[in-house]
Amino acid sequence: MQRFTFAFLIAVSVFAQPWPRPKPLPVVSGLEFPVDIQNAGDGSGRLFLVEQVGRIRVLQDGALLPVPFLDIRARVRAGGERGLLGLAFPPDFAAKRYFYVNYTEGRSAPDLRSVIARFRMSADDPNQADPSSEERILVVNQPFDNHNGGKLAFSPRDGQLYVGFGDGGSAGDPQGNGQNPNQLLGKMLRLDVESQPFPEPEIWALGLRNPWRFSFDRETGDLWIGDVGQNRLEEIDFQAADAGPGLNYGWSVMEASTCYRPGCRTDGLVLPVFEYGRNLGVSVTGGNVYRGSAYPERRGVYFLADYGTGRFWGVRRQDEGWASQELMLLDGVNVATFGEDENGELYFASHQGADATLFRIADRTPVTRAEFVLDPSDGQPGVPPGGEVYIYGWGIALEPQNTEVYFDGVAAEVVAVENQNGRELVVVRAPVELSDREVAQMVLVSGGERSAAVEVKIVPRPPA
Ligand SMILES: [Ca+2]
Repeated sequence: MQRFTFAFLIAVSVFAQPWPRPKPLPVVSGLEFPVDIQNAGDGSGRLFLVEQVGRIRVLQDGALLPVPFLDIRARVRAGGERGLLGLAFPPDFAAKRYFYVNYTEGRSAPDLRSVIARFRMSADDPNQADPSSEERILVVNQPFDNHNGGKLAFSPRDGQLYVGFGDGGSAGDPQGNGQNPNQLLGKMLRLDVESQPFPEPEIWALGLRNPWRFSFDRETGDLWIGDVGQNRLEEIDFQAADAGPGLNYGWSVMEASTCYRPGCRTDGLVLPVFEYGRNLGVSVTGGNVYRGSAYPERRGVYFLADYGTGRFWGVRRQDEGWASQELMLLDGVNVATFGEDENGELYFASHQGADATLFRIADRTPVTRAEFVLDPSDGQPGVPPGGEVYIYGWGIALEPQNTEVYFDGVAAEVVAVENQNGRELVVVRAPVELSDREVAQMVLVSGGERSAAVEVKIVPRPPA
């Protein structure tokens, strides 16, 4: 029997849609109030899921490890906007073997403090930190229980640790912290934590109310901040990578693009690049710029969501300005945080109780990128007509009965659809009609959504 190889299959999908069409794919459930999603940048492929109650869990090969990476529930004051709120791995974590967290301790304010601390890894287990290794970097008193910010991130530009602090809380910034250059609250701080001894924290940006999730664009170093509004507007603030310190985002003189103090002076204040009103949401959750490879059409799009309404938006540069688009509505899902894996694929977590879910942001349009095909019978490239073809992709529902694959319009029998480490594997039987062609167009339909056609080269297997 003549055999055929489907080889060198490099599919670059071209999409007509100007904006992503995201679809949430549940990855794992059983999390307790997740508030941060991080990767260690160490090539391990792990995701570290921060639970507000004071634990960090490890997701490895699609499964939650039963033993937490770190459990400091006994020293964390959690509840409301308090808790273990942020995690950051330094550049070259694999060699340094330590990381940073941000949590609240004490009781209710004014006996409440934000702690930024360093923890070391245990000596012999890469999935265990040593809870007794805590070194405190910075402790800041919190005058009220809310607006604790809590996110940490290393800048890809300068390698320093950035820390977002809210204005101290209550409502309307009663202490005037946002604009007070002598207060660390209401600021973005920069900490040169990799130097010894640690220098004093630097106020990097002013005028923040409660930066609930900020991030750096891993490719450009630009800084994106979601800042929660008071009464009217939720905002996204932006700082280009080459901007220096001292930008003032306005709070509590301004709320987003409007005066919060009547008749305010707005000279020198930086306006948001995106805002939305209370008709669309109640509390912004800032996300990340997509820099992954699964969905080329969404590269450079910044994702955000509203915690209360489950609305998602995209924001991106357009000419000299900014463009935005509502992308998805997940009614009833409290989006607490976004995060990215080592490949730049984006995730978000719901914040619902003791059985919260981590989602990967897939796409309603399935993407296929079969990279190679093996004949399972002998492990060699190439399959006979009727033999099994393995197709890898993203955004494909795990439902063989709702999956169709066509080669030049000829349907192939779908054998199985399963998830393998965050992407989907579709197994079909090669239709015999491929035998007289050099190239075929492959299209995959999943749940009624068609992928772009990808070109499949069909190369007869050389004689043995
Ligand atoms: Ca502002």
